[in-house]
Amino acid sequence: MRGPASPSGKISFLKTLVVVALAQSAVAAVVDPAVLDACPGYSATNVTTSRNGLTAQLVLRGPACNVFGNDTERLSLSVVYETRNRIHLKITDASQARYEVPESVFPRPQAQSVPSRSSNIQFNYTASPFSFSIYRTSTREVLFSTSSHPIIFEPQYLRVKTRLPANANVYGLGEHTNPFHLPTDNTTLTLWSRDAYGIPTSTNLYGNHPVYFEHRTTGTHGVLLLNSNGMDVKLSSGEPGGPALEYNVIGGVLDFYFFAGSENDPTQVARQYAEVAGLPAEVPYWGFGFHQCRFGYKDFVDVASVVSRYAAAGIPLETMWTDIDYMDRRRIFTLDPDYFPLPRMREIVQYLHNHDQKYIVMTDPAVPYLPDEGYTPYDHGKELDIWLKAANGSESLGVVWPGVTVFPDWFHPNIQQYWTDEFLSFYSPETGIDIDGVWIDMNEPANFCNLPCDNPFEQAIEQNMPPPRTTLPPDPNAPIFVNATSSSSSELKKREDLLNPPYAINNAAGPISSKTAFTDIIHANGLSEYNTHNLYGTMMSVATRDAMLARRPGKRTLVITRSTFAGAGAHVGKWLGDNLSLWDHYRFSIAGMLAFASIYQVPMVGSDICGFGGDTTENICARWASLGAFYPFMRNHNQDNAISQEFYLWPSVEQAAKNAIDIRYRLLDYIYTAFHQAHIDGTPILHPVWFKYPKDANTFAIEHQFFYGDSILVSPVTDEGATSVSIYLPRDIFYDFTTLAPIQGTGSSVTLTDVDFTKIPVHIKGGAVLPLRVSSAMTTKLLRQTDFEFVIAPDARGTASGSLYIDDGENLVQRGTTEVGMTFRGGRLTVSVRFGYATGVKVARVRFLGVARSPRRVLVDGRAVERSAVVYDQGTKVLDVTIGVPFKKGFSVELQN
Ligand SMILES: *[C@@H]1O[C@H](CO)[C@@H](O)[C@H](O)[C@H]1NC(C)=O
Ligand SMILES: *[C@@H]1O[C@H](CO)[C@@H](O)[C@H](O)[C@H]1NC(C)=O
Ligand SMILES: *[C@@H]1O[C@H](CO)[C@@H](O)[C@H](O)[C@H]1NC(C)=O
Ligand SMILES: *[C@@H]1O[C@H](CO)[C@@H](O)[C@H](O)[C@H]1NC(C)=O
Ligand SMILES: *[C@@H]1O[C@H](CO)[C@@H](O)[C@H](O)[C@H]1NC(C)=O
Ligand SMILES: *[C@@H]1O[C@H](CO)[C@@H](O)[C@H](O)[C@H]1NC(C)=O
Ligand SMILES: CC(=O)N[C@H]1CO[C@H](CO)[C@@H](O)[C@@H]1O
Repeated sequence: MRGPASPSGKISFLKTLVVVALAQSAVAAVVDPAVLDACPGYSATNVTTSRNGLTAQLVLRGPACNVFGNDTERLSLSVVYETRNRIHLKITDASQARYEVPESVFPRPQAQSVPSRSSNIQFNYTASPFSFSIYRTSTREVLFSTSSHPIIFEPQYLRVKTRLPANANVYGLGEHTNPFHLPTDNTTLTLWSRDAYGIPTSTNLYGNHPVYFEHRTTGTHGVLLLNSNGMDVKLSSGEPGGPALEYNVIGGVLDFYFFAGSENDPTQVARQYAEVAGLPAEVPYWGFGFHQCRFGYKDFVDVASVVSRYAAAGIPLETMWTDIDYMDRRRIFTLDPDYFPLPRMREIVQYLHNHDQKYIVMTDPAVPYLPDEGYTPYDHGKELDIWLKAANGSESLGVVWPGVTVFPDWFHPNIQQYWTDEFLSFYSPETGIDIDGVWIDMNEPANFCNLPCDNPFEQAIEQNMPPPRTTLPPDPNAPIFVNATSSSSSELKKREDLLNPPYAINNAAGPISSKTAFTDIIHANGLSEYNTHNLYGTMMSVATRDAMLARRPGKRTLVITRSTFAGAGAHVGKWLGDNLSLWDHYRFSIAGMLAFASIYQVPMVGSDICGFGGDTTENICARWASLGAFYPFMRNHNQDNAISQEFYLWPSVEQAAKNAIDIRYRLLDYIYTAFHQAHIDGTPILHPVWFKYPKDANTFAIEHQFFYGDSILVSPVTDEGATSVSIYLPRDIFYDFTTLAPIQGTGSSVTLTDVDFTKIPVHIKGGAVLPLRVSSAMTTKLLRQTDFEFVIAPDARGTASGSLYIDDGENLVQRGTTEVGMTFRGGRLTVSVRFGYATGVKVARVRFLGVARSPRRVLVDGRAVERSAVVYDQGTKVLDVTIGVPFKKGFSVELQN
């Protein structure tokens, strides 16, 4: 969902003046590094070392430099070896408490410690000027070192600068639109939640994940700075002291977690980060189905017709979505009585549920400010006193879609009651809209009111909020779901300090209160929006998940949010926001998705397929339908003023969608199993190529190929009109997903030609046993009734392994689950089953890939099978064995020559 339509020239002119005026009142963020490096730094005293860590006092070492405020005289340092792979280092003001990310929002791991000598990374320091380093125990290789630059600690400015190796491989520090492999010569990554229409490159976006992984051929490690204040993280190479990564933070404390990672398995660092950020929440099985959405479905007839037309086109549609169009004058928790009347909407939801399909609508945080109008969502919130307040105690007002609005205070003790009550009544299965999941948006929070926003009422009128409808309402009795024919077509007290800190982060919206809630707002628990702004979306996410759990106790829920903070994945999924129908955005979606799934531990992620803003084209939409089938969260969504882009509108797009969804659905249990593993231990469900080939430097900067799960290499075509693509195949055995024929990778680029617009290159990495459904289905419910086949794709040593996890797909707590392990070696496939959930389906056949010649005989559980059950194809080297074994217990299949 984007901001309002381009404002008139008059408004944008006014806005520019205001932004310039406010920006000038802050010191520019560009500071000569020499000035910062001339700061005195600190001396460590009273150092107390224990088996498990160290504490010390840090005392300002010389005359204060007072760059953005007075230097804090005395600091406390604590270092704890929390696990063998994690060091927690914290520097705080020794004389007074400062703001820290609340435990309620980011629960810290349970207090624990290990002897330092057992740790895989070590802390080391120099007393004066104080600096510290973290090095890898086994190799003594330094991973983080502040030795070339003094630490600066001021009330509203903290700086820590670490050396990087030349041409460092750094990933993370989002949300942003830079490449996945971050350019390190001169990049500023700003963390400050922002409604960022068109997701412009190199600007701050919706979410905040102050964590990075750094990879070297000698190992991979990670660093989290647990801080929710606005910050600029700068990567530079051309400065004295060499390449560096520099944190410039406008509040909070220096709360670092260093993760040892591993010398040869990059996924270890992801699991170690998950121990702090939390493990991803499981989502319902149906959440992996295909979702259709847009902004601009004009009425209930429109919504129903899209459902019918997908059915008519034979494209599996799992979930229909509706954007804010359904609301009465854009007011949340309402339905437009003429365009989306309750009885007709209930009919649509009922129809979907009868067809094993789902329904989701958008919920925004901003509630229209409507005192004395009998609008319950406002009155109820007022009664519970949960709105954000201005300094004088009045409700803080903004302008969002419905006009003038208030914003919920997610820190208020009554907030969960409010949100749950509203969900229970509006989304009531008995009397309201019986949604199956939730989409939450605008939760940075977004605000259209231009600073200084002293008259939101006037601005709401000038900006035409809410915009009037442009179509006539449909006949309230219009028939729907008639058979459609396929068309194939610390507290800082001063208001000024909270609004305009001396160090101005590089917020693309200008001053930090611009286009969002005022940063001088004090929440119900006394915390300022200045400190907690970056937590707003993530807190709304948790409240929304809890409200959904109240509606359907015990059921997993799908909540998709726009704004996130570190740890959000433990509660919700995320879409990448308002991109455009451009090839650049198609390509960059891979970087955005990889960052969330493989680094930030928010694996349920995807971008708007075919692009949100701007008109899509047949070619980009066809390619995007294919690529999007490999996003964990697959949704087509676009903007109200753009042309329609449902997959059935063009023949090539329809075919591309069918082909790709066919692969996605057949692989659904494979990715569901990977997701379950992520939920258990943080193993990523997507992998950049270097995660799998950490010693192959050619893979470190690959942006457009990735692994979907452990073993499926996806290599999309990346250019307009192209039917060829140059891909990198590491030195390893691969198998073409379509033909199943082996291809030997040689550690070089390969050009694939004749890649039809409806196809996407997909390869299986040797070493995998894939649990595939034998065929796709129109809904995930039907898919679950389809038999499996195991595809055995051996590595160079002739071995392979895989796993399959099956549960009921819906409940948070499972009565029983079925866990299957598959291993192949020496020509023998051994399948072990821990049976606990009855699937009702069988393993219909096993397919052995790369088989040099037909075996003399094939034994299942030691008994030779009939010749007719075995089919060998010399051309592709695929051997198929029909078996039809139920899942009750293990079995073996042996090839004998
Ligand atoms: C160091 O410890 C001593 C004794 O506990 C105390 O008097 C002194 O203030 C401490 N120094 C600092 C800088 O905290
Ligand atoms: C900052 O330091 C200056 C000079 O040392 C002093 O005059 C001023 O009061 C200090 N300001 C604050 C807010 O402590
Ligand atoms: C620890 O730091 C000290 C002082 O800078 C240095 O002399 C020493 O070599 C370092 N030790 C290791 C193992 O890096
Ligand atoms: C770094 O990038 C900024 C922003 O694009 C630019 O203004 C600056 O000149 C660049 N600095 C160097 C040393 O290239
Ligand atoms: C309270 O402050 C807001 C702006 O922060 C202002 O618009 C409003 O008029 C004030 N209300 C009162 C009662 O002073
Ligand atoms: C649509 O067609 C199917 C089979 O052709 C039929 O069973 C169904 O009742 C029809 N639905 C409507 C709403 O007419
Ligand atoms: C929603 C979406 O696809 N977002 C992507 C759009 O493009 C930018 C780059 O401009 C990516 O970084 C986003 O991930």
